[in-house]
Amino acid sequence: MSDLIHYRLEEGLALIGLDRAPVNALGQALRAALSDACERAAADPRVMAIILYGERGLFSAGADITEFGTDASFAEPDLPSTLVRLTEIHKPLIAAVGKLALGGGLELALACGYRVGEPGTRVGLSEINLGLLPGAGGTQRLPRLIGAESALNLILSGEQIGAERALLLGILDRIATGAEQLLDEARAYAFELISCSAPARPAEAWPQPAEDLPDDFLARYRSEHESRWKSRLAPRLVLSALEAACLLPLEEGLARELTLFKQAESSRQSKALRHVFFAEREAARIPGIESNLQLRKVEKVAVIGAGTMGGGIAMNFVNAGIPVALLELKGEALDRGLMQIRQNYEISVKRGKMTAKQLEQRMELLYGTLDYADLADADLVIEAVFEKLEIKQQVFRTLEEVCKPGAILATNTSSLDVDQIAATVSRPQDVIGLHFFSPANVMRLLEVVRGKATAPDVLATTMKIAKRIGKLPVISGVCFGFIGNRMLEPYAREAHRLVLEGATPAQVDAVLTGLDLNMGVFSMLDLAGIDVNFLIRSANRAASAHDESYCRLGDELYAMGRYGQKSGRGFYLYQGRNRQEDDEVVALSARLAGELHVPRRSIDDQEIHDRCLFMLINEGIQLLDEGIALRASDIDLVWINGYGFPAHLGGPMHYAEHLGLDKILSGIQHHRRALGEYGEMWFRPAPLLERLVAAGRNRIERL
Ligand code: 3H9
Repeated sequence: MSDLIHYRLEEGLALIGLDRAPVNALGQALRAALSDACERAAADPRVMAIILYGERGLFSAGADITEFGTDASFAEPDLPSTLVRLTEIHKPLIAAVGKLALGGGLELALACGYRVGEPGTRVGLSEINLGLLPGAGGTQRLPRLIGAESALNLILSGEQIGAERALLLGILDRIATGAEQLLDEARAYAFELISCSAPARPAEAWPQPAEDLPDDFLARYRSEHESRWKSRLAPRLVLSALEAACLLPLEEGLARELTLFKQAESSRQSKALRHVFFAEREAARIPGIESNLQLRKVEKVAVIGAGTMGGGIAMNFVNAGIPVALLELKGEALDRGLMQIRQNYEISVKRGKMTAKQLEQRMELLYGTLDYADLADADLVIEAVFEKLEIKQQVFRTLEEVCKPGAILATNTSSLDVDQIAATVSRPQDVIGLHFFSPANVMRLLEVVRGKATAPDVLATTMKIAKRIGKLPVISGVCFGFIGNRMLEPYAREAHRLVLEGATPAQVDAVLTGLDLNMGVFSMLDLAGIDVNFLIRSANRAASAHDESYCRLGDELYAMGRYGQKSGRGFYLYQGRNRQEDDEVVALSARLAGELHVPRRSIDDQEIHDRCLFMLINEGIQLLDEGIALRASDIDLVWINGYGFPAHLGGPMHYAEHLGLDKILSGIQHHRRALGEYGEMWFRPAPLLERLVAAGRNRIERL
């Protein structure tokens, strides 16, 4: 028998343990071994019941994602038929669900007649995050177990739920006293079932899954939610599968589910989302740093600056149970900052996401101070003061004096040179950049900026702690704007210029949101603040001094005090969050174009798409070539998680590969010619892009 399965017979029970590190992904070899083991148990007259469990505790994280899109995905025995076969065995099957059952892992448990969890068990059908739907019975068996509406909500959210909720819904029958007792209590459950001659499967709780739903439930659900799904395919396929569960007998429903699953699996969107899944895992790997490197201890954190950013940063650590000293210069500012944090938590309490007791526990982990001496025992200090080099350098000089040796000194700068900040202290190896995105307690992305001198253990420790606080850390080298904002620059530049040439902000934004970006450039700038953008631009004027038209519209709006949403006027007019086009901005663009001798014309959507996106992609490729980004997939993660690029397009680099690198290069060359002097100035293909195309490659990597 395969070493992926442990099989033993004990007092009339067949115990079948899945053992494929790290997460019992149900690849072909494991499916085959599992299937053999179940057949053996089914055929053995001594076996009266069968228990499936995870040999190392964890039950299963589902189908093997690496197999999708390859022949192995449905290589025999395929998962759907294996699970159908399990349901035909005339002996009770009990799933002992340790730690986790996701996707196909939960479907495996659903194919068993009975399920026991442990207190920490989490279950879910997470396929939607991969642009898929459950394809091994989940969309048919779950509605029959818990009703169509609850099943739909679980499948569409991809949410992982805890053991208690799973018990309440009827996904689990029992919860063992503890993880250690899971197998023993599953055994006891099996003996109970045998002693009362329980059937191999209990009767379905919801033989008609849509029993208590109005006839038009699914149609209404579709029309209410469809706009949020944008062009995503998977939610629509889930709905079709649920419809089948409500209308068809099980066997036909399973066949329909399989067809829909295969449609999703072969879709471009799922391919992109699978790319994102592996990109996230890859981002944690640091070339040249061994995984066994001794890390620094981080048990106490300090944050300098209790403004919105500092407060948000502090909340991340407190939420993870790590004590934080929050430092401000004035008592009033400190009180305001602490009060803001409390108010944020109060909102969570009101929304039922946290209890009042948890709120107090978190506030107890926060220690406000006005005295730098209180930072002496911090293992990690994050400065979040005003974005000005001299101010930050001054803070670092003070940190040098008060912090203990070996403390990690981090700057939360979004645009300043981390090396220049590090140069102010005698321990630059301890300095690192941590670019949190706003709101810092919500946004998952964290650019971890590795300075020239940053020590390997400082980088590795920072990556680890970032994961601990629930962030997605991506390493960037030092350059103006790091990965994300540096790419934003040419993208926003083109958007501004297109408006001078005759497009409107709304037209540009519509092209981008039409691609499913969360927001167009101009809505984003209005939200972030035209003043903030102006300040960032001002810090790097030399780079654009040769182009008089460079972001002129933004500069003029700044001069007019039109700062965006917060002042009710920016590229658009606002009433609350409602946005309207503004004729004044269109007239202003025409006037500026006249002054700058920029010819006005009608601009089509394709040109907007190509100029904004190709310039964004070109800059990303350049960043990779310079070594600022370690990999193309890291760039994708930054843009998906920090700038609203749709995950189902896989991020800008993946999207570029889909469009074809040769097409992007020829598009850039075309605009270089077509846009005259302006084209000459800015439409320069990244040398790496040229090399890749010349080599006939369509994968973005260093060459
Ligand atoms: C499905 O089931 C379809 C079916 O309905 C129908 C089929 C016909 N496959 O995340 P981690 C690897 S779709 C292959 O770093 P954590 C992962 O790449 C599937 N590999 O750890 C990593 O490898 P490496 C539905 C997988 O503790 C290592 O395991 N299931 C799979 O932070 C550790 O992972 C899902 O969507 C997999 N299924 O999180 C679950 N899962 O070390 C997806 C993990 O080489 N998985 N790996 O980088 C997860 O959500 C998280 O990985 C999990 C662990 C929560 C399990």
